[in-house]
Amino acid sequence: AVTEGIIRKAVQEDGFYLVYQPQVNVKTGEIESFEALVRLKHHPISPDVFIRIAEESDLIYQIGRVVTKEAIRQAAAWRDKGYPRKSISINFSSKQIRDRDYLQFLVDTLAEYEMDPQCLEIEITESILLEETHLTLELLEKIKELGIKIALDDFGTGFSSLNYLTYIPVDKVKLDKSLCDKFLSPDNIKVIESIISLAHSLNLVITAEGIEEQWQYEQLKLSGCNSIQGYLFSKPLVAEEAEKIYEKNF
Ligand code: G
Ligand code: G
Ligand code: NA
Ligand code: MN
Repeated sequence: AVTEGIIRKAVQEDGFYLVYQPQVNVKTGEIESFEALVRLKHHPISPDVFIRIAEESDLIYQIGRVVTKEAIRQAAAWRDKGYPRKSISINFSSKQIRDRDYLQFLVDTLAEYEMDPQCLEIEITESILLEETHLTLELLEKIKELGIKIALDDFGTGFSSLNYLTYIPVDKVKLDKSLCDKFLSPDNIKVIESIISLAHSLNLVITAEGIEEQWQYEQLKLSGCNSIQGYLFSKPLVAEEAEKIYEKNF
């Protein structure tokens, strides 16, 4: 209840900000996108905690919209500063499926900032298919029709029925940290290799998450993984820090 009050106040009083974690292309070593992750301004409460609480009420819809708008605003601001084009991904809670006008909000916000939808990626998890499957698939199809990319996040943590990959309209699979921790060693690498080759055979791009060690990066490179995200390259950065990376890359 304490936390819910804090979240409600944050929704009313502009109490959130985003941090951005780079995703690095394994072949070129260049940053290709940033994942936006939400933070509370005045409270050190992890999003693991406050997102879960927000999901128990309508607050998740409002947070979802705040995050969507702020990520698009920031991407437009970076474009206007002349920075090289990178995509930005945002996390979409399965509960947001019930935010009936979200799609229109997304369309309006992209128009407001004159943002190319191709620069936006939406991260979903497979739990999005547990309820209202028909409605969900319809929304995802519409999002894709706009030109926005869809990534399946946390792959390897849930049921991860590989069969999902054949009917959810995804462009990218994000291998969860737990899977990378477990299966990147030489003895177990076949598991990751099979997932990568399956993803590629379905024309999906694959990103490995939570990569902290150089040897993991080398292994993923050998296995044909497309991009990595993790502390090895960078922790999530506030916008000003992300801009320093941009300036170094010029
Ligand atoms: O940012 P951090 O690495 O601490 O994230 C912890 C968890 O909170 C992750 O599961 C992440 O996906 C989730 N999370 C972070 N930001 C957002 C957000 O903007 N929306 C949603 N729905 N989840 C988020
Ligand atoms: O659920 P999702 O994949 O969106 O969550 C990403 C979470 O992983 C965020 O909380 C982010 O801060 C965290 N994260 C990103 N890179 C690393 C890493 O290299 N190590 C660890 N332990 N966490 C990471
Ligand atoms: Na994510
Ligand atoms: Mn993940």
